[in-house]
Order: sequence, then C-alpha cells, then structure tokens
Amino acid sequence: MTDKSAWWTNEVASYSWVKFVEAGATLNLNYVVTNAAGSPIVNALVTLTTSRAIATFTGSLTARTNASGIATFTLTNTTSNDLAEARPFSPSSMSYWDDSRTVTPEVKFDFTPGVGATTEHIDRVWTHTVKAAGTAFTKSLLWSEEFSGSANSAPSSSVWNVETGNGSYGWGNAERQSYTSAANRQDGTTEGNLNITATRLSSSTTSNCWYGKCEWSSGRITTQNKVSFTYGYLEARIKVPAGVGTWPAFWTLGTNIGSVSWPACGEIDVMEAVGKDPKVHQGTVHMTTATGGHDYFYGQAIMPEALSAGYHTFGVRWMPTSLEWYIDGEHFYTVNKSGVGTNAWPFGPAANGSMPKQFAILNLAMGGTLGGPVASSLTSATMAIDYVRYYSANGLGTVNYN
Ligand SMILES: [Ca+2]
Repeated sequence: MTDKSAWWTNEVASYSWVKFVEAGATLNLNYVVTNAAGSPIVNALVTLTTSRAIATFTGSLTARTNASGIATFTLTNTTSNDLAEARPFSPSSMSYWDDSRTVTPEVKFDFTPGVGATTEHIDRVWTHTVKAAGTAFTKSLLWSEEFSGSANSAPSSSVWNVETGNGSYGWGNAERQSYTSAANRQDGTTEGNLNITATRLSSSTTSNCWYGKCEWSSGRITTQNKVSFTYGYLEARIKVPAGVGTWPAFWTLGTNIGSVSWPACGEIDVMEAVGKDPKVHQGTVHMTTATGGHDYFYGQAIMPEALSAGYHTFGVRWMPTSLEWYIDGEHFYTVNKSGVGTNAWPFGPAANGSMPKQFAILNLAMGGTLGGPVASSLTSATMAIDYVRYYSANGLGTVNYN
C-alpha cells in the first residue's frame, strides 16, 4: 500500500493522492508492502504503471522493498517549465484542486503501484507539474507613487496623464465605460489611496459610447511620456472591486507604441482580474508573432478567497530575457524569451541597442470582451490603489523620465 504518512493527504477515501512537483524537480515515492497481518514483506518487486499525460518523468519504474518493506522510486520531472501549470497560490492547501479547474494544460501524471498480479488495492498519485519558483532577488526602491494627496484631489499631473472617453470600439475590447477625469480621486487618508470609481450613468447621460449612450463612467491614468521603466521590479498594492462585470488592471505598454504600434511595443499585464471570476488573478504578456500577428501568454493565481476581500500586492520582475509575476511576494508565473518560439521579444535590447521602456497604466474597465456582461444590480465599483513602487532587482532597473 501507499505509505501516505511520508508525504501528502487528500480525499482519504478515494485512494487518489495529489503531489505538486516543479518542472525539473525530483519526486520521491515510497510504497510499503505488507502481508495480511501487516508485517513488511522484504525484497518484493513493486512496479509502477503510469498514465499517458503531458507531463514526463524519467527513472526506474520498478523497485524492491527494503528490510522495512518499503520500495522507493526516485523520478525526475522532465516536463518543460513552459508547459507546466501556473503555481497555485498556496501549495500547502489542496483545496484548489477540488474546485473545477480551468487551467490548461493540466499537466498531470498518474503513478499506480502494483505488486505481482495483485491490483486489488490501488493507490494512485496524481502529480501536477507546476512552474519552477521565481529566483530570489534583492530589491532597492528607485521610484514610487504613494497617492498621498489631499482628499478628493486628482493624481499628480507631473506623473499621470488622465485618459478620457470610450476609445475606439470601447478601447478595442467592447468596454462599456467612458473614462472621465473625475473618476480618479485620492482619498486623503493616512494610507493614501487613489480610488478609481466606476459609476452607472443615468439614462439621461449625454455621453456616447460605441454602442449608444454610455452606461458607465470610470477612470484610466497612464505615465506615458512622463515616467517609464527598464527592467527591475514593478509592483502596486491594490484592492480590486467586487461585482460581476468589473475589469480592473495594472499594466504597462512600450513607450515606442506610437512608432511601432501594438502589440509590437509589448504589453505586460501585471494585474488583471474580472469580477465574474472573483478568486482569479491573471498575469499576461502580449507580443507579436514572427509574421506580425498577435500572441500572448498568461498564468493565473487562484486565491483562497475573493481578490476584492482585501489589498494585495501585484508585481512583475522584468529581466532582459524573462518576466516573473508575483502576488503578495509569491511567485506564480514566468515567461522566458526562450519559451515564446519565433515571436518577437520586445522586452530586451532592440537590434539597434536601444533599451526597452514600458510605462504604467491603471484603469477600471466595465464589461467588454474579458469583463463580460455587467450585473444589472451593480451601480458602482471602486479600485483602490495604495501605491505603485518600482525597484531595481539585483541592481538591474532604470527609471526613465520620459
Ligand atoms: Ca498610499
């Protein structure tokens, strides 16, 4: 039988046991073979049968029990980190895996031990290959916006541009809101927040959106042409709103967007959440394909409770050949230049040697392609941003005042 005491527990009655294994890591499995009286059987041959799955492992699938009746298997997970699942936010809790999972691919591997022809007692181990942890680094603060202005004041115009209107086709995403400057207000508290508030408009509004009279007002600010960043660690502390149809984001675009357009400029979505999936935080990167099309990669952190229940820090460590996403200091997703195939990588030095620069954007969209239909009962939603901070990471990182 499986020596459960040595490793993990989940669904005791089901004989189904879950183990998280990082891509590239080693998995040790121990099985105990006993006779009907419970005494160990020495030198019994134990054979592992395995499922066909996306995950791959190397190592011997046969072992003999030792003097204590234990057969030990040492298996190396050879699954590519790029194929691995996003790391669950808290691997110590198995509860996420009991929920319906929407992550693809679910990189599972199933080990089932057998002794001789006896298969009456089947224990199985489902391994989930999760992405390797982010690398430890030292942060040094280079720039910050603490939103410590007086109550009801606008964010500093020396740092932030206020964008207004409904854009083209709802900012390209069929969004329902029209942005106004009045939606962006600092709260004057000791903590100092910028509140971006979305408000359902009355039917008498005169503001027009792509679909007719605008249903919502909200806010969007950017640091374009004022502050941008090259590499380093960018983080914001945010409480996202609750409500089906909300779509808050903290993200960046390349400062060369005016010359090369999107997505060639590159886009890093440090934080993106939608109210219809209240426990899910998503990190995404956008770029062009070799033929100039659009491609993107994303990872999710699935939280134990709704994101809107409190503040979280959302960060990205940007290195010339990789991006790592963090929530509350916990790494959950990595995209490497080596993992994007023939796509362009606009996050490293350009062919002419110029350094990439990304500026920051904070906004609260309503509805649209990702936000989905807005709940009819929702009349207001507020995204609170305590700060945006930018650090060098292991000495790498530059603030640009353009
Ligand atoms: Ca603050």
